[in-house]
Amino acid sequence: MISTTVLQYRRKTLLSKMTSCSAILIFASPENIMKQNEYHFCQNKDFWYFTCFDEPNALLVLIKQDEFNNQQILFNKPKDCNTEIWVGPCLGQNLAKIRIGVDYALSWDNIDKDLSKLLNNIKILYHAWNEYIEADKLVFNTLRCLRNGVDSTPPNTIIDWRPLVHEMRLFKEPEEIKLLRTSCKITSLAHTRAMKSCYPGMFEYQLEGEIHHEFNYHGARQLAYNTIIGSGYNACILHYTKNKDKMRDGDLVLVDAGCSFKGYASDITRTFPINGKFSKQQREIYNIVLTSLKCALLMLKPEININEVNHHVINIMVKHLVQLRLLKGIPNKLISEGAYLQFFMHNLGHWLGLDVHDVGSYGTSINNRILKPNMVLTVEPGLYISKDADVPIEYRGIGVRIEDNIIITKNGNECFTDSVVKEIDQIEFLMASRKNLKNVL
Ligand SMILES: [Mn+2]
Repeated sequence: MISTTVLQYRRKTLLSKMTSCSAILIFASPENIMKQNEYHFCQNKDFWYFTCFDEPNALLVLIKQDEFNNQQILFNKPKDCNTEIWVGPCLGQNLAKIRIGVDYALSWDNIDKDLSKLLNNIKILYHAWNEYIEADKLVFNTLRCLRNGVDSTPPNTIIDWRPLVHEMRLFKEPEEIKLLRTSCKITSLAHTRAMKSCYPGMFEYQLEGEIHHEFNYHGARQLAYNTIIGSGYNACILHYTKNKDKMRDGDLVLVDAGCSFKGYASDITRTFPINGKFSKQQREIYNIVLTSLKCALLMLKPEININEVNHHVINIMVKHLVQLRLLKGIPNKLISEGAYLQFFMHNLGHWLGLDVHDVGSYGTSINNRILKPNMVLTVEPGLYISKDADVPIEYRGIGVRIEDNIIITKNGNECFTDSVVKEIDQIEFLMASRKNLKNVL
């Protein structure tokens, strides 16, 4: 778990980026209630980053008078014995102050009055509009109160804090690297389990169950995103999550699944043959994707940008697709015309952290972000040959993606997801060891 010292350090860093005489408001997620049943509560990731506090109806306020004077205040729900009988204990003000390490913890019940007092005479207010209606309403009302008050002055400028905070979240600290590593480890175990338990005739949702069992077993009870189990040409539907079909002998299955462990996401994809043996055409396509991935992993290091790597990957893919006669023409021309886009139509990767598509700017297409140590990202080349593609029939419907999670280090990168195999020989070897396969067949 992230320590109180780290939380304090993060809030101090944020304070150092704020101007004098300013305040920042970071809201927790509101409660999700439908007909008296609570949905699973998912904390706002920015709020979590600064508090590791998992209750709804809360607000973190940081006030900076000048370089030397600042205050850290948390609003949270007061303890209430009646509610606690139903939903269990809440932290309350006394414990929250200690555990989160703020200067004051105030009751959420008096937030209207107390927030006005805190923001009086503040010049600049940092607020993220349009996250929650209730939060926006509270800010509007507070500003109106201050404007209408006899003895009060509202802030005159409102700034969105998201660029500041998201830039911080892009660079991972040692404590969160540890959690990301564990998250990736659990997801790797789940993918290995999936390979070991897959057989023809099994349903996609049954394979999904194997994955989710492994997540839960290791204490990762949330998914980072909805699990994708795409067998046959379902693999070509990029966000296929129906996972309802029977898996056929001779097809591949694409498994894209990741757990969230103590808030930190992992995001692995593996593609393997349902019966444990790649066909000639599956092997050919798989090898192009694997070669692309390996090449990207060699290139990703500080001072390079993802666009450059992406460009290199596209070169490799097109060269091989021409060799297989799946694309016809001169490679450079095929690239400039975007002919490969029918087979590879998504980005090479994305940031990874508290969110699966984590926050942080990628720069612009011209001014692409330069990689630096402690950035964590996915690398996920893929080839998807639609069942209607103008290619020999034995290639149609083959979809392959291989996705690893890496951290940029001082001299290169470290792969967090190496322990789940991706070489063809290793996959076939692992799947040959499936137990009791004859019984289930
Ligand atoms: Mn991904």
